[in-house]
Amino acid sequence: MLKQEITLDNLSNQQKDIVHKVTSQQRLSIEEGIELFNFDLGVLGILASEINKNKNKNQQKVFFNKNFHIEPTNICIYDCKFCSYHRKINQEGSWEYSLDDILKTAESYKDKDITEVHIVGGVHPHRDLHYYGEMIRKIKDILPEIHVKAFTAVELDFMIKKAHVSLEEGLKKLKEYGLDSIPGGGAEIFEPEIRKQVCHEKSTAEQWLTIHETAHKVGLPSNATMLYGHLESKKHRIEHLDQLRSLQDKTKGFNTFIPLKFKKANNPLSYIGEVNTLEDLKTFAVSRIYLDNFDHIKAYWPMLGKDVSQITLSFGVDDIDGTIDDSTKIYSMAGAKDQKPTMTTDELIKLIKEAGKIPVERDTVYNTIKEY
Ligand code: V47
Ligand code: SF4
Repeated sequence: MLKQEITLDNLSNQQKDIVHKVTSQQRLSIEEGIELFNFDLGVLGILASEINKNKNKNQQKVFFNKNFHIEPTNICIYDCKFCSYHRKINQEGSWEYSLDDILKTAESYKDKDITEVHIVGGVHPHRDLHYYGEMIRKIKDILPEIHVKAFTAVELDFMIKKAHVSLEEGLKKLKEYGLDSIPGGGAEIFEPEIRKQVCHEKSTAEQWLTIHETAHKVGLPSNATMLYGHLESKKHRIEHLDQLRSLQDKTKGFNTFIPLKFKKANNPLSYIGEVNTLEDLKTFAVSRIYLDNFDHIKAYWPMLGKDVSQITLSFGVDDIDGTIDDSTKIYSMAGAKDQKPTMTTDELIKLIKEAGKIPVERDTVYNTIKEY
C-alpha cells in the first residue's frame, strides 16, 4: 500500500517497524501506540486515511445522520471538574424540562426528516429508570420510527440502582421501553488517578466498561468516547483505547469511537487551557490507527468546530455526527465556537464534499440511507 509514499528515511527503527505493522494490518502494542504521538502529523494522516479507506471498502465515505438532542436536565449529583453544564437543584442556571415540554419537543419533529434522538443530561437525584423509560415510550408514541440513543453509562448506573434492579434487568427493561442504543459519554479517561482528579465521584472505569459490556450482551449497541486534553498523558490515552479495543474484541458491540476535546470555558479546569489543533488531529489519527476493531471514528463537530472537523476527515475520521438542530448545550456552555450548533443537510454535504469525500446519510447503526 502506501509505504512507498512515506519517506522512511527520517523515521527511527521503531517507527519503521510501526509503519510496517500498520501497513500490513498488524495490531499495535501499547508502547507502539504511545510512539505514534511522536510521528510527523503528515505520516499519521496517511496511515489513518489508508485504514479508513480499507474499512470503507476502498471508498472515501463520510457518514452523517439527521438527529436532534434532548437534554432533560442539567441538574446533577456529581461535580466533574471539566463540566461547565451541571447545576444543583434550584441553583441559578439549572433546568429540568417537564415530560410535557419534552413531548412537545418530540411533536415539533413529527414531520421532519429525522432518524435519531440523542438524550443525555445530568444525573438527577430523583429520577429512576421507570421515569426515563416512560419518557422514551411516550416519545416513541409520537415518533414511532425514531431511533432512541440515550443515557450515558453514568446516568444508567444511577437510574438502574435507584430502581433497585440488577444492571442486566435494568437495561432489558429500558430496551422494552424503547431504548435502541447507548451513547458513549461518561468514559472520560479510564486511568484511575486522573479519573479521581477530574471526576472522582462518578462511576468508575470498570463500571463504565461493565455497563457497555452488559448492554452489548442484551442487544443494545453503543458508542465509546475519550475526553482528552486535560490532565492525562499520551500513555493514559493509549491505555484508554486499549481497554476499549479489548472490550470490542469480546463483544463487537461498539459502533463508533468519538474523541472529545476538553473545552475550557466556565469550569474548574479552565486554567489548563485547550490543546491545539495539531494535537487534535494527532489524537484522531492515533485513535483510528490503534482501534483496529472499530469500524468508525466520529468527529463531533459542535465540540471541534466545523473547520477543524472538516480537516479531521483527512486524519482517519469517517463520521461527522448529525444536523443536531441547535439542541445541545454541553459544548456551548464550555465555550465551543458554534454557540448555536445546527447544520442543515446541505451544509453537511458541502462540508464533506469540499474535503473530497462522499457524503453518506446513515442511521444510528450505520445502515446507508442515502449517498450524495
Ligand atoms: O461524558 C463534558 C463530555 C460527554 C466537557 O455517543 C466535555 O454519539 C469537553 O458523550 N469539554 C457527554 N467535553 C457527551 C457525549 C457525546 C457527545 C456526542 C456524541 C456522542 C455519541 C456522545 O461530554 C461527557 C464528557 O466527556 N464533556 N464537559 C467539556 N468541558
Ligand atoms: Fe454531571 Fe455529566 Fe457534568 Fe459529570 S459531566 S457533572 S456527570 S452532567
